[in-house]
Amino acid sequence: MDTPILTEQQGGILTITLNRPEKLNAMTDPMLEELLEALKQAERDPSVRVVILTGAGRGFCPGQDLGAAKERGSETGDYGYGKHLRETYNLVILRMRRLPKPIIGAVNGPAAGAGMSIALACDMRIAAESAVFVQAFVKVGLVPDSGATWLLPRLIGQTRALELMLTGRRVSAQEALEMGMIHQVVPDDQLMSCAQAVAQTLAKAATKSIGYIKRGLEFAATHTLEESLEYEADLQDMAGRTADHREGLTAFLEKRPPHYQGE
Ligand code: T3D
Repeated sequence: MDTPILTEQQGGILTITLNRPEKLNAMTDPMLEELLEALKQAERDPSVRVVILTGAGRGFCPGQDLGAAKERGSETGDYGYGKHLRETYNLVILRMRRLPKPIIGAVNGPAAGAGMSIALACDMRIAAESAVFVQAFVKVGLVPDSGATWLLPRLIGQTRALELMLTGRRVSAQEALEMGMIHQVVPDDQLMSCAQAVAQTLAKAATKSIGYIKRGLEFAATHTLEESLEYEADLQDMAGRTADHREGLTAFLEKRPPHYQGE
């Protein structure tokens, strides 16, 4: 059987590819386990400075494999979704959001259900023109999960998020861009080169600083201004102690480009 998650590192860029193209990369348990492991490895390995997440074939990810879900509950009629979410998707989403390195979602095709949540959990989203985003849950009598209720309204606002969740309609990449759901739309055949170009820029950046930026935004999303000011001061203390900050200061004063080592 083909491996459901492919990883390839070039320089500081780790590309993780969801690899079940015959099902548009619908998620199975082995895929979720391997994706979680790849994210853990990306966190542990200091040579990884940026992650690109994409899908093999014509799909990004249409969420949970509905055949596998049906099998899980076929005898009892209890699909055990809550337990399954807590043990799989929730861990993946938290790991993505807490990864102290940027994740670029290169959305090459349909991103639906929990697959759309995974795209939303990336730090940047670049989509191919033919990609579509679908809050598919309602179409199968479920509710948005894997962080969709938290992530989507923050990106596009409550009004639009609710409409997409209630209707489950397909949103084109262009409309997603106009809504502020994604950062960029590019011709299909330029998706990976565009994602690589963005990744190369981020791979040369001050990686620790990027990690702290992610933490600061995540914290601020659920805290008051006063608490966020305090947290920013803590993060700035930590950023100020990094070698990359020293290099940034020196480079500025010497009027030369900085050479960040991610330390
Ligand atoms: O388990 C838990 O813990 C609960 C968690 C739930 C999280 C969820 O993600 S629930 C939501 C699950 N996802 C969906 O309901 C989406 C279902 N798929 C679609 O709506 C459409 O396939 C797409 C909009 C994604 C793409 O449409 P289109 O027209 O481009 O492709 P297609 O022809 O519908 O699909 C192509 C193939 O992929 C097809 O297989 P076939 O007929 O060629 O053998 C289709 O059945 C398969 N496929 C697509 N999505 C899934 C899937 N197979 C299994 N599970 C899927 N989710």
